[in-house]
Amino acid sequence: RDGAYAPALVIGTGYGAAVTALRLAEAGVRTLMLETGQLWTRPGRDGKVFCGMLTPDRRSTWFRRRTAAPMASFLWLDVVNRPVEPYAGILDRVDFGSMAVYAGRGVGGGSLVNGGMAVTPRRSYFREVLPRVDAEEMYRRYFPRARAGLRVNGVDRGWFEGTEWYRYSRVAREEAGRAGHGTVFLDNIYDFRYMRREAAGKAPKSALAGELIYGNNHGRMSLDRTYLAAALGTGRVTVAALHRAVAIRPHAGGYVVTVERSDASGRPLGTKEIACRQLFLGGGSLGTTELLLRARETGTLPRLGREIGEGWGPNGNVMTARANLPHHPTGCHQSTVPVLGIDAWDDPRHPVFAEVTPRAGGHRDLDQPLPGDHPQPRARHVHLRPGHGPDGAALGPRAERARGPLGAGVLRPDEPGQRHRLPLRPLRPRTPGVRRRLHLPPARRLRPRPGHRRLRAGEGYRNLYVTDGALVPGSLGVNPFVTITALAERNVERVLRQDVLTG
Ligand code: FAE
Repeated sequence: RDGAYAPALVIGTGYGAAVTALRLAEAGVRTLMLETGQLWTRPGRDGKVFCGMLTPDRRSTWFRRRTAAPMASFLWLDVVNRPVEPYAGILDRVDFGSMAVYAGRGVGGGSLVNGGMAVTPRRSYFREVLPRVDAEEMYRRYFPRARAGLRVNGVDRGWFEGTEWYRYSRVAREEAGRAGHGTVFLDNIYDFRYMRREAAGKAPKSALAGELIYGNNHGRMSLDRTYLAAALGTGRVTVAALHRAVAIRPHAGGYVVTVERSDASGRPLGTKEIACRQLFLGGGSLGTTELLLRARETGTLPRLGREIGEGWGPNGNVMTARANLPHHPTGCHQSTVPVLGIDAWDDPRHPVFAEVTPRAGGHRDLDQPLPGDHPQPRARHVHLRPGHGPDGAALGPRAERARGPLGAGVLRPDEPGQRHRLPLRPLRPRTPGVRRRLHLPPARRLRPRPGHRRLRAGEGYRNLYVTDGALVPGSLGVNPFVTITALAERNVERVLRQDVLTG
């Protein structure tokens, strides 16, 4: 066992984690970041760091034998996925039986793989979802700060109207208009000036060459090029990739985190213990919730609140597709970066905000994916699940270890909560045997978590903070990363003022 100390330790390198590390470092605090995934800087044999969506290889997928792309089927046929070698690839899908969760793996977290849509929620809905957060302050101060830090930009409207690359969006706009719905332009973190150079043949193609969910080789302003680059630029931040935090325990007014190291093929390289004074959890909704549940249920942080793990559920994004008629083609040239949303948010019966996204592979003229954000069902409770995950066993011991000691499906969503009002397939009912073995409390009624910044002293754990999407209680009605970034900006400012800089 190797040991180390860092004044501030941040688990994860996604949005919440990156904001936190940058602001801590700017305030003079030496900060160590741990990341399960790889640092994506080294080109593969094809000279590219990332593989494309249509020709995925092992770089695409986190420890599976076959890629597991979202929206991969056409007419129920799996036409997009390909066999791959198990490897620490960039996109993970964690399966929970009736529910699957996608997550980015690598330095930059979800920013490496997501659609880049940078949407600020409606103020009225934000107030509803996070009633204890001062909305006025968020919209005046932290949302603008987050957008600037993320380098959010918008497509040039004139170029949009003329380019073949957004014909699919214009077709959807027309169809939405016929159905009585308006559309709005969506900002993104993809650099649209770069995209125009791609279209003009003046720069290597990325968004215009089918790159997105397995990373963009050019044009994407992911966190490693924005917040994390700035954090590293301070000289006070260190990032340890292929380091997975597996346990937390209190120690000398701070914490000790147990960390498992491996190489990119999943071969274990040993275990470390890292001590810190302040610990920030930024492992994403799954990663952070798992660490907290594990700490509470194994007794290393027994006073953590019972509400941890309650109200956990999807972020509101539902994938659906519209069948298109052959006389109204959406075009074979489609930019992977979505720029238009169908805004039916005020519809009294079916409020929805649907993004117009391109078709990832083949048959492009015939259907058109429209992921939409709705109010969503949430689990009453998620709980630890002993044994290996559903797909883990087939991977062999090395890949299994890389997935973590409890396997792929470590968290298991329970029954849907009371807010279930969409015609969705219900989540699988809980397994009573598992619940009994782990002595978990009975599921409570659904209650939104308040979104505060630290696991309060009243609960017995000072210097321990949640800084990521795990703070967001369910659906925001729009894509979440701008809100996660803005909340992290707000929270770290308060933590610095109240806890860190005062000693
Ligand atoms: P996240 O970005 O998930 O980062 C967590 C990081 O922590 C990851 O790199 C993990 O590997 C790492 N980690 C986890 N556990 C551990 C551990 N135990 N030890 C060490 N490291 C750990 O967290 N959102 C939008 O707003 N617009 C979009 O267009 C959009 N499209 C999406 C498309 C896809 C395919 C996916 C998967 C997500 C999309 N999202 C989108 C969601 C967005 O990426 C997500 O909400 C944020 O990335 C969550 O940010 P966090 O800071 O919570």
